[in-house]
Amino acid sequence: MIRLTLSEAHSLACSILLHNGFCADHAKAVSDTIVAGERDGCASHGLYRVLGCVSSLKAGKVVADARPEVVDQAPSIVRVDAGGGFSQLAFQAGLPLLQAKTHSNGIAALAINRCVHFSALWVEIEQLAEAGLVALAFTPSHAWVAPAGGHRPVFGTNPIAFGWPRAGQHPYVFDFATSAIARGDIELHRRAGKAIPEGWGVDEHGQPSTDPNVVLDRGAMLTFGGHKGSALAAMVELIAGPLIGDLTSAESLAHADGSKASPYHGELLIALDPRRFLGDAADQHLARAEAVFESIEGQGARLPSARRYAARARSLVEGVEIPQALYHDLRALLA
Ligand code: NDP
Ligand code: PYC
Repeated sequence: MIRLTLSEAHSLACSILLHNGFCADHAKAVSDTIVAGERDGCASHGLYRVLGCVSSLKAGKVVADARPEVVDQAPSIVRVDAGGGFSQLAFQAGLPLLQAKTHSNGIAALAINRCVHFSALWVEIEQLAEAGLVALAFTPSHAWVAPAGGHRPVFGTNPIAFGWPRAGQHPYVFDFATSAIARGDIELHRRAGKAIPEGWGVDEHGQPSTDPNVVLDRGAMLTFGGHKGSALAAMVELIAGPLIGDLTSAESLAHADGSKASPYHGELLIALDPRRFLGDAADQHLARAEAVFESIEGQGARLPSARRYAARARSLVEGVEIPQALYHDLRALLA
């Protein structure tokens, strides 16, 4: 393993992105997100993703200097056209108007269109929850996941993220793929030459497989929770695809045209302002919500994101460790 401080990790990511042709704004926004992933112990959406950013550019599937355009679509709807660039800058561009509309209406949505998307959603959800809002986010990906009862890929790994503000502490955040596991995790198993657990994927005949090469290249990933994950994956396809006028995971995969480019489609975020729902009683009801968290932790169970926040606290002191092979592949992109 190679140990890096967070600042070294950030300069490594940023210099690779700049060297390969991304403009400074995208290089910074993407590096912020990737280093946050590595810092929080989310290796599947950490520094490893720099490889995909560069290969997406080399495949001509991401616009290196896209300028996001913000449109005030409706009283409660902000739209950002990412112009074929990565999603991070588009989110940053739309965030102030989303927050303003949420404060004035109680609920508002941000639809990001035409973005290349490779990142974990908690990075965005946490910003909304830290600002006192309840928030949800959804995005499709590429069609890699079979519906429950079938074995041909239809859905993306289609994550759903949720955030809830908590006074004086990190927000309650969960963020997971509707597949049994993010594809990035299976890719990391492949890189490490390791088998994957049963239940993550099937071969081309629908038979269970623990070989990441078979699942990634010929078979299909599976949804979590059988028909329930399958229905949630379909919901994400619909509300973060056709509802916002953007591509489904199948259409995104077709757009990639055989390249290994990151998915290209939209993202939907929904924010709710407890103060608009509850007025002066907001603090009292948010305090009542704490009992839910206490009753989870009080019996030894953990809250989602607890592992991540602990990893963050460690990384801020100790830095992060990445596999030597990944470090080598990253350095090669500076050649
Ligand atoms: P996991 O299956 O690891 O689940 C993630 C969520 O569940 C986290 O909030 C995690 O918290 C929580 N969690 C895990 N174990 C427990 C536990 N024992 N008790 C309570 N909570 C728990 O992640 P996935 O593989 O499904 O997804 C990983 C990431 O991949 C997500 O951030 C997602 O946004 C991203 N992704 C992005 C896609 C895209 O298109 N942009 C597509 C698919 C995935 P903690 O982190 O603290 O462990
Ligand atoms: O890990 O499934 C995944 C993924 C898809 C797009 C970004 N991450």
